[in-house]
Amino acid sequence: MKKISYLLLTLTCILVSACHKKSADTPAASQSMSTEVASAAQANAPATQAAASNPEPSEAEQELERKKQLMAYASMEDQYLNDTKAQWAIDAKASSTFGDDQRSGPSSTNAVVNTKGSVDGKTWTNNRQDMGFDWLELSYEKPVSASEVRIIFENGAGVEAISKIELQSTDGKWNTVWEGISDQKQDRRGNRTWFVRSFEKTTYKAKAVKLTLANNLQRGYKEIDAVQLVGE
Ligand SMILES: [Ca+2]
Repeated sequence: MKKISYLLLTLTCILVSACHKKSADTPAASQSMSTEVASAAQANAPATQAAASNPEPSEAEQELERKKQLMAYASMEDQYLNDTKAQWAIDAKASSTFGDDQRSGPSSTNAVVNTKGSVDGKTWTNNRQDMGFDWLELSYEKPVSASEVRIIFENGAGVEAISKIELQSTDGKWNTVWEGISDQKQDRRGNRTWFVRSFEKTTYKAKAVKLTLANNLQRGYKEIDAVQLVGE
């Protein structure tokens, strides 16, 4: 009887020990699994956070963004239009005008005189879509030490074709203030695209501006509404 009790006790001890061992193993395994899950979650976290902070904009948000862009254009244009250092041309001539090759000549709709004065929706249109160069020359009432020229294109027609800007000093000499490949595209926020080039204030007084258009750089007719000379 005593022997049986001893055997039972021994068996119980073995079982308890086994159980204990198993229970000691379990947390480790589960901990290891939890670590894996945690690191997987961590790896996914940036994507989840990015998705949360950058969701697809709603229709209302898109509309608000569009209105902000239109407002920025309105402010930009208002600043240019009311610039007290800017002058509008008092006279203009061009290398070609749409309709030159027609018997009746160009219509007033495309005439170069349309570039005189402030922006008004009336434009000069050149006569060649993709061939050679055209130029537009504008004169101003008050000669100034110039620092900027602003050319207003109707719907961006020709803004990519501008290749040179020259200023004429009061002694009649022409000086190039900018020459190159235009990096500007049509400004889709408004009906007009302002091509603006700033440069170091001229030491001479400028009385006229000459723009050159490389017609092949933006195929199609070029339409300029007005040109500002900025300086003092
Ligand atoms: Ca005009």
